[in-house]
Amino acid sequence: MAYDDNNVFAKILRGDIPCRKVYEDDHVLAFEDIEPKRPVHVLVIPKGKYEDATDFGENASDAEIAALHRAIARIARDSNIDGTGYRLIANTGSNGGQEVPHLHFHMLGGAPAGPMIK
Ligand code: DGP
Repeated sequence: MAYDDNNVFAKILRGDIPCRKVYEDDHVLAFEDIEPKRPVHVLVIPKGKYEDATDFGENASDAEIAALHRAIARIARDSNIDGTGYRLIANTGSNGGQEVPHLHFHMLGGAPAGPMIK
């Protein structure tokens, strides 16, 4: 499927709609989820146009993949959720419950995550 340039995270990356930025580098943007499910709920996205985790794993450069995971670690430290832990989720496709078709990792921390599948 072709990448949808009108998805909400593409608009955030273009600056068309605002976000509460947590972290940014050449390859990555991270911002607070608009509907936080835990005290810390950060979305970490690549700046490149990748629809989901499969697209990213197949087509992103090693530098982009490394940057995303380095960013997650740094945000965990900076948000003080590294010690108590957090859930890291990339909902993927329709069965994965993905709503926004631009790869994003949810970082959920500050309270216990609960059961994996509800
Ligand atoms: P998912 O279901 O995995 O595709 O999660 C999409 C998340 O995106 C959901 O937790 C809510 C969040 N979200 C949707 N629209 C916006 C927005 O305009 N701004 C921000 N910061 N988050 C959004």
